Amino acid sequence: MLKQEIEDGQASLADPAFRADVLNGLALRPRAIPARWFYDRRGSELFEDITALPEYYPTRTETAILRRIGSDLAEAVGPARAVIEFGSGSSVKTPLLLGAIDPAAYVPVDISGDFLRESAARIAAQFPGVAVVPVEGDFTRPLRLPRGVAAIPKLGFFPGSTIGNLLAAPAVDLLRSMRESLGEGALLLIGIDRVKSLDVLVPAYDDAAGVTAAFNLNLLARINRELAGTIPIDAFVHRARWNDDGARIEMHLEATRDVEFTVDGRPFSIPAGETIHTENSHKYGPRDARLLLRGGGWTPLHEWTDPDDHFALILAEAQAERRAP
Ligand code: SAH
Ligand code: AVI
Repeated sequence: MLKQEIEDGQASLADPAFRADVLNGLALRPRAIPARWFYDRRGSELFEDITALPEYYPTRTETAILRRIGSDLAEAVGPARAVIEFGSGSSVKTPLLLGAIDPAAYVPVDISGDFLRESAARIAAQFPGVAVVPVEGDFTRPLRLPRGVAAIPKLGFFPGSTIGNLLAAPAVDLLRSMRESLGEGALLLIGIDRVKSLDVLVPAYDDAAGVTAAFNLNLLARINRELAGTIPIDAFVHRARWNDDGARIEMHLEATRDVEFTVDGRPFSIPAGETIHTENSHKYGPRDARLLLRGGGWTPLHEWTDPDDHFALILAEAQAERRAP
């Protein structure tokens, strides 16, 4: 093993869950790898570049809503909560929330560890009165919150419409497990992207500068690096398409010629024109979003959108435990 690889920890420390998802996903028909594996350091950086693209409306739209609703949030949420942010990434929207509600603690949760710790350090410096405790991990698994926040009322923060990257059943499961881990009396502020014109939706996932293509293709580079893959990356192209039945943008990597390669010693072949499905990004109508939340154990209280109704931020409260039918 090369010295650099040992220092990076990449050849030896491949996540067994990543390995399993890639090997199983490449054997599936249609081939599919879960989108959470986009986010190594490079993937997290590329996602940040996406958020600044003219075509990618979600980030600037949600940020503008957050900026506008600070006093509504302060009133509805109140001070001294522990804010638990799921898929916090660079935490760029977070100061707008923390500045508005005066919380006691901030717990960002993300699978992209280095990125998470750097973002958490920036927030800690900006909000010296707030206890900041980053938790690295997969938010779809049972979440162990820091002991120090156990007795503090929680506000879950799940911006970016990351919920849209899950199919309906796992999305409901995730909302239910958030309800479980945040506890009685918790609130959830969640960003949900709306169904809209394909003239807006498709370019947001297939930008002219090719940044989303680079984000998608980086998954293959990560497989080659961390799982001893031999995938010829130049034989794949980025595809983004609307699946109307599923109400989602799908991202795929399409083979432009017949390819053969190995991953962790296992052989795979993909004929020209076939794809690896790498991401779903579901879009929700207003009623769909509220129904999703109710199904996940949350009752919507307030909803804020932008003037074009492109994106919604919904504040919901944890449903009381039902002990009878
Ligand atoms: N919340 C930010 C970032 C969204 S990008 C925003 O609104 O702009 C999605 C983020 O979720 C990334 O930082 C990614 O690393 C993280 N993520 C994706 N799937 C995850 C999972 N299963 N568990 C934990 N973090 C995840
Ligand atoms: C993080 N997530 C909500 C983004 C989305 O819009 O589905 C990820 C993304 N994929 C391509 N562009 C951005």
